[in-house]
Amino acid sequence: MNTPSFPNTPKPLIGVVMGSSSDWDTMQHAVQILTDFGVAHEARVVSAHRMPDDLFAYAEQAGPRGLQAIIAGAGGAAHLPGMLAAKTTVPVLGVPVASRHLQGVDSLHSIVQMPKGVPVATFAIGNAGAANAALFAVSLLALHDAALAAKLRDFRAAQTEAARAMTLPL
Ligand code: RP5
Repeated sequence: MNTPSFPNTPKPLIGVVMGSSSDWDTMQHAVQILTDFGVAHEARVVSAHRMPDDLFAYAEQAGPRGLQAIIAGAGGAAHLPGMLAAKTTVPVLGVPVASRHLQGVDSLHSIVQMPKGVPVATFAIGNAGAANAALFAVSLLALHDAALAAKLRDFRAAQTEAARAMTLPL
């Protein structure tokens, strides 16, 4: 078969991959954060068990293509983040997607329980995990990007103000 290639158009810094289009409802929350922060990114389906050759090619090309991190979401027996991490030293941020039968506890355990030596930074199950994975990626990039760091501080400050403005129905 042909080796899949992943053209840089435009050059993404963060790759967002997921095991199925059915993961999009969750993973769109990562993409939304990256869009809000103006971080160049791409999003695509790379299924570990249905597209293993594509998974290997994506991981092998991630570094040479300039990706700074890969956010990988999957559900069930969620091999995608771990197998990507096995094939690249680009940091992999894993998002457990809620599964139908076990509500994502299976996904969480599959992603978080990496054996020693090949880490996957694992986030919460579902939408919060997807958003936080993207915020974590932003914070990594912000270490070397003062403008992005300022945006991240503004984001945190807005959250603080929103929490201070909260009222209770007393
Ligand atoms: C995993 O299986 C995907 O990440 C998805 O969460 C789950 C179900 O996939 P579909 O059957 O909806 O394609 O590979």
